[in-house]
Amino acid sequence: WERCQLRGGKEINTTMAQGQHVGAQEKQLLEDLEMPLVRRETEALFQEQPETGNQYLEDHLLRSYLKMHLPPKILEEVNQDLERFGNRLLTEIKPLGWECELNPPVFQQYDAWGQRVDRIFTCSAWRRMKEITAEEGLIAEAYERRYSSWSRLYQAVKLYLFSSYSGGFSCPLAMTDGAAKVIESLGIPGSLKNAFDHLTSRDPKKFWTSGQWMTERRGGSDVANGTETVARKQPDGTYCLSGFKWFTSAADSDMTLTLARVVDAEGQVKQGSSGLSLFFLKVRDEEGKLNNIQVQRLKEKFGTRQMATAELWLDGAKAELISAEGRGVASISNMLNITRIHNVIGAVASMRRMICLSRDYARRRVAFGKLLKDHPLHMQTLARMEVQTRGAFLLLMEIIHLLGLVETTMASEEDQLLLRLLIPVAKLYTGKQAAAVAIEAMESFGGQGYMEDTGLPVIVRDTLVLPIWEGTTNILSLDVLRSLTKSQGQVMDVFFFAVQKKLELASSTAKLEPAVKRTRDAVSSLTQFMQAAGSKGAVTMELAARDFSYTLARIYAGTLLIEHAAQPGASSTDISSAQRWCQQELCPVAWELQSGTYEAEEALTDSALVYESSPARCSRL
Ligand code: UCC
Repeated sequence: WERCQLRGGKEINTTMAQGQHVGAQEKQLLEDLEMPLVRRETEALFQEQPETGNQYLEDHLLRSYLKMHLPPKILEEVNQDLERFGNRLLTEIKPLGWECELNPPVFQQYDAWGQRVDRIFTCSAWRRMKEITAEEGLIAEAYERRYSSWSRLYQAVKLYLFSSYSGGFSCPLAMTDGAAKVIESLGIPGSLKNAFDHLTSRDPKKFWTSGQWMTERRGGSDVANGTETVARKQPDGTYCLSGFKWFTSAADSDMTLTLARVVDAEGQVKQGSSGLSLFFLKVRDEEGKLNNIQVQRLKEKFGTRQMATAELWLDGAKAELISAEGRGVASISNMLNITRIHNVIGAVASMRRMICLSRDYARRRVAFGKLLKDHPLHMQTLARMEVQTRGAFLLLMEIIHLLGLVETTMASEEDQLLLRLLIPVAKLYTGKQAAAVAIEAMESFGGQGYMEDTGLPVIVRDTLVLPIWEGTTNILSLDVLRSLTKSQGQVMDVFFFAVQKKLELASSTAKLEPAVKRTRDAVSSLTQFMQAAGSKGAVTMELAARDFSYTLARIYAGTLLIEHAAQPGASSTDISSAQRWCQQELCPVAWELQSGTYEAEEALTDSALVYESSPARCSRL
């Protein structure tokens, strides 16, 4: 009788309040579970799949951030466009992204008659993504600056929404943005004007993507010592590049920026960082013929399989020198900083997407007689992921805000220093968070999460590149130290000042007091660490580099959560997020220093632990 009543009630549900409707659905789910198997109407489909709606409309934190920060006129325009874009993502872009996954690029080295052709075939969905990118102005928006410093934010939000539906197309976009940035920072020289116009075009027929060819056979981290490619000057002032690029993502791109060593009149090259210069080259000529480049093979990657990552031989590729000689690394850093920010965008987007799927699943999946969402332990797990994602999101927004200011010459010197410090901090921290959250979210689906055709493993695999690509965690930790050395510690003064200022503004909100106190305590522990570490050797700082970066990330993200929760219009969950974030160890580096982790003897113990029973026992410090 009860069941009849429920079924009969289905039509009435349309006029019910949403809460009641959801309640009835849940009741039905539970009831179906009670029915004997033979009588079920849904024998074939025993579990509803998780669905997400318009990602913009469903992202509470994103929308409240925009509302709090954007000037009303800009908010109105942007809001409309983002809602439209959110719908386009669902209806058009999501299926294309899946098609890209199912149809990875194919490499043909020889034609049927033995001619070397080196063709990379991409699927129609991938090519359509390129057009959509241009139509949506996913690069153009940042360089047109029609909303002044807010243009970067607007672009970043669109990229954030696009990222996990893009079928890997966000990777070439990162490098395209980075290349546009390098060219812009060079003052858009006449010879690069055409390339800049293509990179920032909204016309799908004109739009170009760029590669970033930096990694060679000897590795991608130690660029200064690993780069073997040489550049020979030609009578017309151009250069011919010869060498082997080991990872070239988006090898189907139209152009690239790459490093090489200029051969001098004596036929010699300078080794090390100061021997490297930056070059621009077009990958193909007007007829589509490769620019004296041979494709050795496509890489067999764990994830990001939608995109053609290749090994390339440059065999006299015609290129233009675009940096001062020997300033290659410093010049390409402008690109690296942008691609690292894109890495952060990808990390937060991936966390958000996995949580959305996971939370939807939790209201459709019954276990032990009730929906997953009604199991407190399950909700605790999801809530922990949510807090991590919120902290990462605000860190991203802060960086984008600073970048917007720098690009519109509205940034102070302090803003610039803070941006320099926060980019590697955010890249390394969010990459790790995303990997952890993606795996945790996958687990929240039980065995289904591990099934290839749910699409969940694809997201997880694509997420796991984030801590690796564009500088690993340790390399980025060393880059954090580089920013300290280069600024003679000023980045830390700016960091402390920014944190204190934000905390002061929030200190009148009583509910945030415990979080503010914990953050202040962490700041004072960090100050003590800095003083103590200053009197120790370089080994201490190197051993502390990773924990130090984590400390900066945790303190700064905590401060941002507190700042957000103290704004008028903040919700009670904003307050809980700040409190929960700040309950974790905010200053691991101080604790580890006290424990002696960074002493030279500990480094020897590390080595002994790792190499026990191995022929290579000792490590050199
Ligand atoms: O390998 C890769 C792909 C692997 C995965 C493939 C999967 C593909 C799927 C993709 C799907 C999405 S990607 C490439 C990864 N490699 C990197 O990201 C590079 C990592 N290494 C570094 O970041 C290093 O720390 C280097 C290259 C920057 C170190 O070079 P140097 O020459 O030893 O460093 P220096 O001498 O400290 O810096 C040279 C100059 C300095 O400027 P000046 O001379 O004015 O003092 C630095 O301040 O460059 C400046 N500089 C920077 N400036 C260095 N880094 C930066 C920075 N981040 N921002 C501003």
